[in-house]
Amino acid sequence: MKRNYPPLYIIASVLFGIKTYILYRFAFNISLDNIMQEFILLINPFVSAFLVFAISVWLSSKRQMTFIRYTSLIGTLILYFNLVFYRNFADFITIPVLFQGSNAADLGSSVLNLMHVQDLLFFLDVVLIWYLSKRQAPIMTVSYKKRNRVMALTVSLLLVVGNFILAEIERPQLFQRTFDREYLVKNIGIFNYHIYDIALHSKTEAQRVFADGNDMPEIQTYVEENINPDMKSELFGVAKGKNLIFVSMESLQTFVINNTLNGEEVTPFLNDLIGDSYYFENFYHQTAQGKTSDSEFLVENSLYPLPRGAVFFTHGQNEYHAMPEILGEAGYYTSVFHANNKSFWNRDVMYDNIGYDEFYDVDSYEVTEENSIGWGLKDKPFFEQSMKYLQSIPQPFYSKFITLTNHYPFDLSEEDATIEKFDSNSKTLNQYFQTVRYMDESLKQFFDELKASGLYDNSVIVLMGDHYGISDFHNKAMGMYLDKEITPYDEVQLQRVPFFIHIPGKEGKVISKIAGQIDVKPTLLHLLGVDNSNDIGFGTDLFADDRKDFIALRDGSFVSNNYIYTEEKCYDRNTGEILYPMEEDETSERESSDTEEDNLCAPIKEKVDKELNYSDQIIYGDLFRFYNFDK
Ligand code: GP9
Ligand code: MN
Repeated sequence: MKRNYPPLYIIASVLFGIKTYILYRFAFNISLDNIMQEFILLINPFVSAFLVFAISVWLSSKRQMTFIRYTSLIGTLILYFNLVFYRNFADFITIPVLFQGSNAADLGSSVLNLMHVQDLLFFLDVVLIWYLSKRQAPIMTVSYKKRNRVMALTVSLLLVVGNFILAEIERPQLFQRTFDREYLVKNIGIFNYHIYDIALHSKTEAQRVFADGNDMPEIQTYVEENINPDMKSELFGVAKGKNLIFVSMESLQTFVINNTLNGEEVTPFLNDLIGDSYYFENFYHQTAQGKTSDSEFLVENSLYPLPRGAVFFTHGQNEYHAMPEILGEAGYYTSVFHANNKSFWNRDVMYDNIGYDEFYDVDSYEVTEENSIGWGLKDKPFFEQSMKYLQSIPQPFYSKFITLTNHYPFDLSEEDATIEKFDSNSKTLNQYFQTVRYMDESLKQFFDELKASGLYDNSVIVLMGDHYGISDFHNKAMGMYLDKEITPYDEVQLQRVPFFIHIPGKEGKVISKIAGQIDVKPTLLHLLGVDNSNDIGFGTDLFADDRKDFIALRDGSFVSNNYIYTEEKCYDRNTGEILYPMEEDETSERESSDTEEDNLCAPIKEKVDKELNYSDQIIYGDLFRFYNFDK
């Protein structure tokens, strides 16, 4: 019988390629700057699909069908997991994050929100392939001649090599500089990206095994010369012996502070609080994929979280010298209040490791259907129920509260909403204002409870936004709210989160200098009068006069006094104007193309990379094993 249609592996490759391409173009927010990028993005889905499906030609007739069937199913599931993940994080899965199975299980309401009925269409080709490979197996199965097998293999390898060469031309050093997952995915495809990611992760594991203390002196010298942990301010010790209450405000960004919606203040309580706190208006979060846990990591250690994965998970067993341990030694009782499962973000392991005395997790709270929404216990009952514990623990204490209601997808019931929704194409942003307002009210209530309990006058109260709540995915809606087009410069500025330090008896002050989560640890320790001059960390006391001149964001972007650098462009921090590279027509006017020397951001960028790298080295190598903090 003569076949007059292509072999099944080709049909499967083409269908799978088309599907992947549709996903790239319409689900992932992949930016394409030129024809070459568009071309690479178009071919790579077919290249990877062909590479895998073509393996089938080497299999016996019977196995061929099974192989193609399962490849199509598993490949589709991998794509689909990425899609669901992307809808939440606007990022691609990495292996360390994937292994956070307990997190995935806990995502609960979010996951349901991230899956849509139409997604079933995504599995259409799988159904077709199953049908053809099962019902039509006799006519689909081919016993290939050796010549054809070798041909299929050669073609698939040539395609891969061709793809990689194009990618290398488009993005030199793509593999060395893995600063951006999106670049990898758009250049080599999502499957090759996953293989690459697995290889990288194995390397990370190996790094720890082979690390020794030899790298520590260089890092120590860098810290002494550039960070100067000794540098203290006149506020050193002003809050000696006081309790420290730290509130991590879920997904709260600075753009809502002192801002309105339909003429109404979004955060009336926090706006008032500025009046009697130190309020840092240019304070940036520096988190990456580990979200809340990354912000905790920054605060406790003054080290950067990792560029990929959540350091709480991947390196939760490392040796650290964190705030709970240091304050514990200074006589503080240390605890965390957070009404979520203790294993989320591996917190139980990490908290124990960094020296917390007690973790009041979900089991410490009475959680009912009525007092929960979205991720769990609502913030108001959370604070209310926490009070009895807070009043019973020994003083002085360091207590961290992590709120939850203002979390994606920002759901809130009618009766809890006290401000209208925003009206835009983004349901996420529309709802955000309501949960932000709810959190603001819960904080007011908490302050009132602290006053009533008598703890207020004896405590430093610190409030910090943990990370962004509204990702770039919602730029259009954000642009509507802020009444401007969101550029990469604005994207960086939107990474500002509120940071308040309330010290009893101290007057308020708005502080404009650039600051970040990396600075929290030395700043708070100094206020409490705890000496940390032997510490190794990358932040400075925010009240000291002098500080290094940049705030590094975890993706390698940075903010300095004069510049903002992101996506390989250097902007004027005050005006948002691009300083480097110049627009083509401007350079031709000057009749010279701009050179690296014109890039005013370059020298700072070098320092940023160096510092991020030192921090990563400490974590990957678990280098504090070799450092004595007590000397
Ligand atoms: C989970 C809460 C939220 O316990 O901290 O986590 P996030 O998704 O923001 O990292
Ligand atoms: Mn968070």
